[in-house]
Amino acid sequence: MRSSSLATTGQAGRDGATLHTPILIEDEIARFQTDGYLVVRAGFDQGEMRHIDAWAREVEAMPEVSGRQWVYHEASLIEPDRQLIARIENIAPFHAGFAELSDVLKGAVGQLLGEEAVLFKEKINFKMPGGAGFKPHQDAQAGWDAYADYFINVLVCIDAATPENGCLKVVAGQHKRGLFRSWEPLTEADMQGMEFVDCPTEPGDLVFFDSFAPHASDPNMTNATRRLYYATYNRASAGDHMARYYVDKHKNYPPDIDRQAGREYRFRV
Ligand SMILES: O=C(O)CCC(=O)C(=O)O
Repeated sequence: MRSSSLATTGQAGRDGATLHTPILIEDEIARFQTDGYLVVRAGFDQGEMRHIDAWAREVEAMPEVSGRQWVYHEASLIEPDRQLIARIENIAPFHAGFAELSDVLKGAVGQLLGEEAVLFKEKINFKMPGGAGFKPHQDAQAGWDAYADYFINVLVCIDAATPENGCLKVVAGQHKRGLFRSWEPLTEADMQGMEFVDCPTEPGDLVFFDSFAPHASDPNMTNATRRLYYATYNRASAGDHMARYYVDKHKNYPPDIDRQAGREYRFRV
């Protein structure tokens, strides 16, 4: 747990709660505004991470059923005949632990947004051995401007993320340039002058980054899975768009269980 007296709210003891509510200090809020991202070490302690780790294993083991959590697979880059879980989305409605996690993160995101935060989407990126990386992009490039003008992601590190297993890579200050273009990742020309740096994380670390912050990651060519949970929020004054987002996404990029044979689905950003 962080040493600042502002770093916890003391809500850990509330009825039925497993997780405390992380709170940011002023210096962290200022750094987020300057860089477009903020790393908070040990945002959750080891006891809390034991729960989050167990919840992620439960989600992975949940049966894949249409109308429940959304599971996406990918072919391993190490053994191409092997199918891996790439990510699971839309978890909180079907898992009380992740409902609690996405709820306790709202406090700190609200501090960064300057008003109450509303959950937009959430997922676990599993990046199993042989799991692919992500091209440099801004999350806003995935058509999010159809719902609100600004979002903040929180990454919760479940497994240690390293340069070798494809940790997040970030670049400071470039969020101020706004949206480059929708539905395409960043080009070489866009990235002139951008310096992407590895952002290794340990279980319990949090990374806040906004929807214009360029980021990327490499494949996982190690023999261990690297799970990162991401929850994304927008300002309450911009509305609650989660249900519409998932209805729209289902039309173009449904979970694997709902895919039509013979139709091609292309991941764009
Ligand atoms: O989990 C990662 O490696 C990066 C994820 C990412 O960039 C994304 O989901 O947009």
